[in-house]
Amino acid sequence: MSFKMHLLTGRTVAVILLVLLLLGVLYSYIWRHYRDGIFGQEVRPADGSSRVDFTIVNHWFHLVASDYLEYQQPSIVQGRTDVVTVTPWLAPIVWEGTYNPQLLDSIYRPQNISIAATVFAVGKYTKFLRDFLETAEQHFFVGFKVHVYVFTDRPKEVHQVKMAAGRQLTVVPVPGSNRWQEISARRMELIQTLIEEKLQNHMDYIFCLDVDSKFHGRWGTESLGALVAVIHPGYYKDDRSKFPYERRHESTAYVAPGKGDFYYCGGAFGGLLQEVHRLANTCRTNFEADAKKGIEAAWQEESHLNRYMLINKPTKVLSPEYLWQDFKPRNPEVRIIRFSGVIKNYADIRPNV
Ligand code: UD2
Repeated sequence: MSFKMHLLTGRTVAVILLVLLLLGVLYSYIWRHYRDGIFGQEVRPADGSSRVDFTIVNHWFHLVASDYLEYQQPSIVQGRTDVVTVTPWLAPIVWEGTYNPQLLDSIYRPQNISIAATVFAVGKYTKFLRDFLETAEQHFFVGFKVHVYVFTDRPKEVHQVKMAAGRQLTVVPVPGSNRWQEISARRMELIQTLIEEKLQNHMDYIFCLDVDSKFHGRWGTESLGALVAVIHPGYYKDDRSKFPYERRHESTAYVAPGKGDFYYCGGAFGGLLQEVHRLANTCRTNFEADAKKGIEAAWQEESHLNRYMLINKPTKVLSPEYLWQDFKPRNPEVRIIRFSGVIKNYADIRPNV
């Protein structure tokens, strides 16, 4: 074979290799986009401690309404003027009178969405379960697939509630504790583990709720969002300097004076699984980092949640209608109380003071 022929064969091989390489790059690019589009994106927790794959609910971004539903014409010049209904980062703030429940349900029902709810009843807090569970049946995502997870150290005390079709309850045994602060704070770790081990790719949304509470009104599809926070009823008219954030620099929950949007409740939050997983993982990691330094944030996981939400803005904010406190008289802008903390005697029910 002549030198020219060798050169030709060499070039041909190089061209073929180059084409194959390009095809490979093109294939992986197309596949990645196809997979993300159809199956959702991979999410890695911030600290890389555990890798979790989730299915992003793509249909959530595509709102299909029924052609047959008749409903009141919406307006952009008339509506509630006594409250603010959007955050400065353009997330809706949900108040009664700002949405149409029938329209929303008609959009979400065909999507066959499923909602997990977590509730902790450790020690004497089991006494709140009955009312919590019974009222949830009456008001919480009625007509939707709901799976309630009750975390308790006293499984025998879990009240049997008659649940509607498509709704179920699972009891998850957890150890007790002689410190209420630990019980409250440990919730983040247990929520993270529940999502990783039981929920991912089975449920779409999750809400994490305080047990010493009752539902009084609808809590439904209007509350759905990627990351959902509830404004604390005790501080929503206050200047942010009064918010009970963690103010010690040494804590990972630290919020500087002059910073803050709203003060959010530790007693109710939620969203898409991957968003709540990221929140729980971060709060738990930060809580543990603080513990190593001998610090416990002012309001345990609520402080860490507030720090998290200051940076990771919630995509939907629920007004204090979604977590009121029974000891507070209802303010006029709160037209309906949907979920409220009952009056309790801390000395009677907590394991420590
Ligand atoms: C606030 C928050 C709560 C949490 C706490 C700070 C609201 C309405 N509540 O409530 O979410 O952030 O401050 O730590 O935002 N629990 C038990 N057994 C116990 C103690 C607590 O099961 O012995 C669970 C239970 O689910 C309870 C939750 O932890 O609902 C929060 O504890 P809490 O209700 O005593 O806290 P509280 O009222 O100070």
